[in-house]
Amino acid sequence: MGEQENKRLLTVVSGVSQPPLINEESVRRYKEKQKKLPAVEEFTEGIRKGNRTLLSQAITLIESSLPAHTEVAQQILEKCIPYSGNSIRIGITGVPGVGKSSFIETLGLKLVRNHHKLAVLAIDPSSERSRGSILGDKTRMEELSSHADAFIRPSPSAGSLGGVARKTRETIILCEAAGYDTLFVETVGVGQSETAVHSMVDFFLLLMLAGAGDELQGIKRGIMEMADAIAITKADGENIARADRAKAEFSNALHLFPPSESGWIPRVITCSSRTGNGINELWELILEYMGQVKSNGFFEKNRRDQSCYWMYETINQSLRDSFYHDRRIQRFLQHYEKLAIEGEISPFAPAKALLEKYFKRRYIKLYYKR
Ligand SMILES: Nc1nc2c(ncn2[C@@H]2O[C@H](COP(=O)(O)OP(=O)(O)OP(=O)(O)O)[C@@H](O)[C@H]2O)c(=O)[nH]1
Ligand SMILES: [Mg+2]
Repeated sequence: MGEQENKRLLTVVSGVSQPPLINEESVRRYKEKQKKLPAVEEFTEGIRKGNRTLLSQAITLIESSLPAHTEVAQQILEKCIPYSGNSIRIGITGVPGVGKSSFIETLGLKLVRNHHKLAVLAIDPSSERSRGSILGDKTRMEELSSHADAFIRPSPSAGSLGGVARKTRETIILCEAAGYDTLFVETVGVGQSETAVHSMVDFFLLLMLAGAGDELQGIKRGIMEMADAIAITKADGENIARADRAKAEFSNALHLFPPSESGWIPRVITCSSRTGNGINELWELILEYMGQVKSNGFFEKNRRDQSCYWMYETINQSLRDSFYHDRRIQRFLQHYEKLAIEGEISPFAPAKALLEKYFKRRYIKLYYKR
């Protein structure tokens, strides 16, 4: 029997059903993947109704660097802005291991049990923290992360601090439109991302360990100055006395800072995520702060200033990106860098020359467009 006949025997036996040539399940999945993004209205309505899948998808669009995604993300944002703003935005910072995740789990659970809707966002532009430790975070926030009224979103993946922070700032708007009334923005306190977090929150909380000098904790003076409250963590068991001593020390240190524009006098408390001690007190303190700044007008002013800050930040970033991504500039950059390094001319000259090249080109483009 020839090969040809063999084939025929295998495939054309009447009465025997043949398997489909293509796996239909894969076709379905492929088509699903190729499906277009939901329409902007669908996103907005879904987010407004608290649909977590659409909220997550929209955040992914914000985080994406594809121009098509950015475009849709901006449209969703515009539509969500009228429904945003109604939340308490709290920044939480502290060195690695100070107990941020445990604190967020304890305070967060208290809040969701009291019918708050809580979103936890993070800013961590360092590439060192891999997905692995984010998973670690989820286990440290196990109960909270599975609660229906808590939404936990890890930091946008590594990029420039400004870029990562801007994405988080935009995510805040989506979360508020989705009805989250309390927002935590967590960042690892190593001295860079705090300013970015500070410029998107209403209340800034610094977590500190007892018994380690502040040099040891790597906390810069400027960060202490930004804090509306300092919480000494792990105040339980044998640590209580030490935490009380630290509280006294930090309270004294805070007195040395000039009064802040909000009129609020920062306070130090001790707390334990393990025993829950001090957690209620801290929440009361945050509410007291909110009451004060809302009645003296600082709350509104601060949010307006922050919007302005982000406008300029966006301009600065876009200019920088546009400059460094310009093909012509890229071609010249190395050569000019060498000139600057060799020191035969002042570093300002190549900088000026490059900028002139860049802006002249822009100008000509604009001119011809008219
Ligand atoms: N005794 C005691 N230990 C605590 C408390 N809170 C956290 N810890 C422990 O401190 C360690 C670090 O806690 P995390 O909550 O992971 O700290 P973190 O600041 O989120 O750390 P990073 O995510 O690495 O920046 C863990 O082993 C916790 O079990 C507390 O209130 N009391
Ligand atoms: Mg953590």
